[in-house]
Amino acid sequence: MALIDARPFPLSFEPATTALIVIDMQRDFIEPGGFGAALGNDVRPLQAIVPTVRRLLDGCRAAGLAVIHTRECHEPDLSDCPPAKRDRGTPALRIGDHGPMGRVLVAGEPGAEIVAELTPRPGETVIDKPGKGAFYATGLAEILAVLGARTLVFAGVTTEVCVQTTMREANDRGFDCLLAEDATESYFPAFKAATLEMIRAQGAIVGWTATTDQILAALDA
Ligand code: TIU
Repeated sequence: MALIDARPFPLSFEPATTALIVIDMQRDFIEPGGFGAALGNDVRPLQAIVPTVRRLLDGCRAAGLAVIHTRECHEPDLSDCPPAKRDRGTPALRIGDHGPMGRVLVAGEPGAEIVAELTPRPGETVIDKPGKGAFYATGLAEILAVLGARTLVFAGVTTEVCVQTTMREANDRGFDCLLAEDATESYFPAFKAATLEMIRAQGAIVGWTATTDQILAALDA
């Protein structure tokens, strides 16, 4: 067993039964002209974590952890996009509209791709998901069962939307969940801070948090 110096208390884990899940590090959330920007957000804080996510990814790859990437995107005919999702609010571009990176949040379009620095490697799993949580309407649960995973390390964007939703889904399914504090980001600093706090409050009610350095130190040990 290895030990991560995590909050609110150390997390023991077995590297062989631990997977890294990198949530939605897509151009549509991280680059100008995508879905995140269309919702009115400044995407620069999300761009800033890409090198840290890369460092975590490379450390987990070197340690032999299973790596799973997710992408929030929809079928070209939008058959898996609820109208309530597409029609909500007054974004500059709606899901399926044509933008500078192709059709917004549509599978196969440039904007739906993971940013170049974090491109999945052969053997890594990529899950396309229509919702915020990565378990909803995907094969993630079955994939984790085949891997024999018990502990999940999370990174990606955005902290309080797709990352938190997926962590909560995973926690309810019996996984020990840890969020890499500096390898996740929100468009709203206060929401990120609140999410980190609420995850680890009440004796890790949803899970643990730790820095990328703390996670990599445990994998090196
Ligand atoms: N991936 C993800 O978090 N999807 C979002 O729509 N996030 C927002 O913060 N909008």
